[in-house]
Amino acid sequence: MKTPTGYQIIRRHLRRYPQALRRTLLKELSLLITYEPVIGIMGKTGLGKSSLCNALFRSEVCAVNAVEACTRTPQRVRLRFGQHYLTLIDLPGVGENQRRDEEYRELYRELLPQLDMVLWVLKADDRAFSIEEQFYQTVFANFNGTLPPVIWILNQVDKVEPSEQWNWRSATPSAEQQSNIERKCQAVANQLAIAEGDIIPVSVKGCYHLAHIVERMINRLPKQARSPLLPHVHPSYHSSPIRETALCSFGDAAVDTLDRIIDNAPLPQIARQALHAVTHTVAHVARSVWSFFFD
Ligand SMILES: Nc1nc2c(ncn2[C@@H]2O[C@H](COP(=O)(O)OP(=O)(O)OP(=O)(O)O)[C@@H](O)[C@H]2O)c(=O)[nH]1
Ligand SMILES: [Mg+2]
Repeated sequence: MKTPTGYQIIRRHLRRYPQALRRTLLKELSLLITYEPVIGIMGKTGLGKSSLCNALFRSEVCAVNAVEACTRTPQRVRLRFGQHYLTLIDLPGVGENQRRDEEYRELYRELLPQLDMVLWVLKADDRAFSIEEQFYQTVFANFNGTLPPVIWILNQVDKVEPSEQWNWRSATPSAEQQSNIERKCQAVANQLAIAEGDIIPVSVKGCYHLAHIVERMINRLPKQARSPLLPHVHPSYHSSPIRETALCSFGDAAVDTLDRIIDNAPLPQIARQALHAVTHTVAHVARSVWSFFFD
C-alpha cells in the first residue's frame, strides 16, 4: 500500500468539517506550508553578511533580481529547497552617504512592512558604532508602524583582543577574550539603546555561536514563518528544541488561521461555537503532518 502524503492525511482528518470550510482550510494550510519568509540583512560592507548566509543556509540560490528603489537597489536573493522558498534582502544604507537619510527613510517605509525579520550584522573589532546608531535611530526608531524583530549579530569576535588567543580548533575564545567580548556587547547595547541580551556575539569564520542565531531566529520570527524557515537552514542546526518550537508554532498558526476562517464564515453562532471548540484537533493534525513538509 502506498504511504499517504501529508495532504492526504490532512484531508482524512478534516472530513468531519463542512465541505466549504474544509476547502478553505486546506487552501489556508497549504499557504502556511509554502509561506515564504523574507529576511533583511543589514550591515556595513565587509562585515561578513554573505559569509553568514552561506554558513546558515543550505538552499540553492535560484534567482537574483533587483527591485527598483529610490536610492540604492536592495539586492534580493531567492533560495529554494524543495517546495520551500526564502527571500533574503541585502538592505542598503548603513555606512553609506548619511545625507541621504531622508531617501532611506522613504525606502524603509516601504520595505520594513515586507520583512519578517532583520539580521543586523556588526563587527566586534569596530571602535564605535555611531554610523549604526545614527541609521538605527533615524530609520528604525522613527518608523511609523510595527517593526520586524531585529537580531543584532556581533560578528568576527575571533578578532577581539587578545586575538592571538582565539582557539580555532575548539572554536572558542580565551577567558580574557570572553570577558572583552562581554564588555563589547555591553558597550554596543548602551550605544544603540538596545538590550544586551539582544546581541549575539559570533564568529562566522570560527564557527562560533552560529546555532544561537538559528535558535533566536526561530523564536523571534512570526509564528507562520518559523517552520518554513527550517528547511533552508543547514541540518546541523536542526536541534530538538528548534524543531519543537517550529512544530508547535506551525500548530498554533494553523489554529489561528482556523479561528479566523470560522469567525468569517457565514454560520449560525451555535455552529461557530461548536467549531471553535474543536480547533485543537486541527493543531493535532498540523503537528502530525509536520515532518512530511518541513523535515
Ligand atoms: N576573522 C573573521 N573574518 C570574517 C568573519 N566573517 C567574515 N569574515 C571575512 O570578512 C570578509 C568579508 O566577508 P563577506 O561575507 O564578503 O562580507 P559582506 O558583509 O557580505 O560584504 P559586502 O557584500 O561587501 O557588503 C571575508 O574575507 C570573510 O572571510 C569572521 O567571523 N572572522
Ligand atoms: Mg556580501
